[in-house]
Amino acid sequence: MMQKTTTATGDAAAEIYPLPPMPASDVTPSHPRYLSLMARERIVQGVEAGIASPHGLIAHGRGEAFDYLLNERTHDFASGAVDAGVALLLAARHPVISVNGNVCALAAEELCALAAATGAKLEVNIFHTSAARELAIRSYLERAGAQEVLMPSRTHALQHIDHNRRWIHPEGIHLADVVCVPLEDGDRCQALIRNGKKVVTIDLNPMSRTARAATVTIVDNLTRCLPLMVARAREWQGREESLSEITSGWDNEAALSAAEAALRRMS
Ligand code: PTJ
Repeated sequence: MMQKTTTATGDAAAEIYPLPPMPASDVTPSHPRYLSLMARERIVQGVEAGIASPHGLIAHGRGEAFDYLLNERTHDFASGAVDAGVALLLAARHPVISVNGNVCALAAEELCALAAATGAKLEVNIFHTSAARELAIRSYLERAGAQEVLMPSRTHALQHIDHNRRWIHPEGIHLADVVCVPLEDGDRCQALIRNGKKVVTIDLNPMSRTARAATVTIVDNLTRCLPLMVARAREWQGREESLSEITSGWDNEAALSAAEAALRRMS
């Protein structure tokens, strides 16, 4: 059983368990499926820590199945999407990265690094309603290095959607022209697009409604493509003007077709 700590926010509801840097599993790095098993461990610990929803375990399993079929590697269609997504974020006037429970449990440090490298704001936005979990996610992001974490407001709602994910921050998703929404549900992705925003998503299922609705879909495991996005963003910082060719030439449908073909080939 992990020890409880009180977070910097001092909020009782934000009391969370410390996540150790390395999951407390006895799986050794020599195990052929080490990385996949470590990611699974992080999600389990995220649920125990009140960051990820129990439903997140099921969503993660679905992702694992697609990743297995894709041979657990970053394909060319994903590398191209990483470039297009980073170019969109860097060229944005007001970029925001939306964070849910699974994403926070799997990759909090990389999310903070991507926000810093692209100038994007981090905003908590979850599907399964829980004020305590929203606070736990904020606390964990802060401890992972976030300068600022925006929370859903009760004053500003995204149009064309009616569940918890409609609540947005007035200086975050409400103002955003580009929103990065990893592991998203289809309804909100479609709503963001209908609200005039460009969406960069990360989703291992190229056939999901989110994958099909987004402006740029990175069909890759979050844990593999986030470090690539951070590296690209650092490399391209200050070169925003020259990035428009990458974004205007991006064909999301072609990338999704390539991903689906790779799945069917199982390679
Ligand atoms: O914290 P909450 O309440 O916002 O809940 C978050 C989850 C992820 C549980 C919620 O958004 C959800 O139910 O998502 P879905 O609709 O199951 O969609 C998740 C999508 O992400 C599916 O298409 C999965 O294949 C995909 N996915 C799961 N794990 C990964 C992934 N894609 C990339 N990397 C992963 N590690």
